[in-house]
Amino acid sequence: MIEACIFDLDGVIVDTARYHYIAWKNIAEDLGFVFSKDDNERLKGIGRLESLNILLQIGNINLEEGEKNRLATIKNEFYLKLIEEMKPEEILPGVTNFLKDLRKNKIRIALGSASKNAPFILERTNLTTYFDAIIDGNMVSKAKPDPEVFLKGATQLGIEPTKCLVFEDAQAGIEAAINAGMHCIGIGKHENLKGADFVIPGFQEFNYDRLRSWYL
Ligand code: B16
Ligand code: MG
Repeated sequence: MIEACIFDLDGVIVDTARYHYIAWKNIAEDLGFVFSKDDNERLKGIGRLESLNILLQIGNINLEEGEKNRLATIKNEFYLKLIEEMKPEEILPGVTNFLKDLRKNKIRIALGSASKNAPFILERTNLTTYFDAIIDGNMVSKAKPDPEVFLKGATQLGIEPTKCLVFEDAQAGIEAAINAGMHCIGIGKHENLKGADFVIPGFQEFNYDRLRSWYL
């Protein structure tokens, strides 16, 4: 029986991938190469510095650590400007109702995101109070597919991993949930979410009753 739900942020609760894309594209342009939307798919669920390393690989560019940190900071400053004006209207369809439904049914709720900006985004979208625990990129040392972010969430909630259900939109996140010994539902398309127990396109047609019928 599921006692807690742990949510990824980008691609599950809000679509910040498009803002990350604009910011990374800007960095690539400054370095003199084109960064496509398809390339951006490879950065989903991956931390900031790991993302920069992939970007540099695509552009065939070698940089020393100091320069990498400088570029990651510039990217983040630009990204922060883009998300500064985020509003609750940008919450993905069905998410708020589902969170309310979970609370009504006494299911504990946590966030498990690679983003260091996660608390700011929850604040901008008025979602902070739904979460009993918030684990973000500042609190973990190992990136997904390492299970650290989800295991920390379960520990903070005081719930065993086998009773936790993760919602994820990235393959690395599905693998992190499996590595944590948790159940997981993929958000998006089957081909990008191998190993998930179930895949749903989003939360519009989803509710606690369906969750319960799947995980008796
Ligand atoms: P930041 P998630 C991830 O969020 C994004 O999917 C990924 O594209 C981004 O690089 C990462 O957060 C780090 O974000 O630069 O804000 O710390 O999907 O784990 O919620
Ligand atoms: Mg994500």
